[in-house]
Amino acid sequence: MTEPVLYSFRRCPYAMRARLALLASGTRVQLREVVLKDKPGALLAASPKGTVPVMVLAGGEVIDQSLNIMLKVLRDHDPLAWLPSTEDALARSLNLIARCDGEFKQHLDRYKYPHRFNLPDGHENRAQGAIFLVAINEVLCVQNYLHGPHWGLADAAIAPFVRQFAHTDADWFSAQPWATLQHWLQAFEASDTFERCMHKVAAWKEGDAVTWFPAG
Ligand SMILES: N[C@@H](CCC(=O)N[C@@H](CS)C(=O)NCC(=O)O)C(=O)O
Repeated sequence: MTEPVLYSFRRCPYAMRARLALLASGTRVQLREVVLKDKPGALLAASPKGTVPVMVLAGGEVIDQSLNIMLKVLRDHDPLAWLPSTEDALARSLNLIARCDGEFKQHLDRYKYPHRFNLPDGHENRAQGAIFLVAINEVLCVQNYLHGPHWGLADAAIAPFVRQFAHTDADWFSAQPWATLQHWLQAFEASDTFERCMHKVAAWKEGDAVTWFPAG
């Protein structure tokens, strides 16, 4: 088959951003839903580090970083113009995504699972993570989307992580004075793209019939 394989996990924010880019680029893949506690041998053979998402192209090339999957499929086909159109704009988007994947993600993990880090609670990390949220709320106050006038790479790469943060304590999140960010997140979660991205599939095992993504 010429369609790439995507090893994915439905609720993983990194895998979500990859699937969002697949939808935007119109790329069809053979979707292999992974159980993180029981990773298939074929995934580990392709990428021994054992994280998802992992994309295996028809020629055997393996792309094992979510952002690189987004960039690869969008560089091949970008009908919705998700890729920034200038080098400067691309650098700004990549910088914002790096802040998300770096410091913000660290605080998100500690806020969500303080006991895993021997913390009494996640309040300090919630406050630290909020610094990034304030920054992106400010961006969204001067332009409609992180990408610019329409939804694009930075929005799709960052929204799944903001969503996790928001859902950790939904009452706290909705009480914050970030109306623009809250609206941006709600619109994402209500979108057809989000629904298609979150389509439920059974866990994959060797020998299963192909599950296509997008479905149908
Ligand atoms: N830098 C990687 C991070 C991917 C990652 O950490 N994914 C998590 C799931 S959200 C994972 O696979 N963790 C391995 C595990 O839990 O065993 C990327 O951008 O793709």
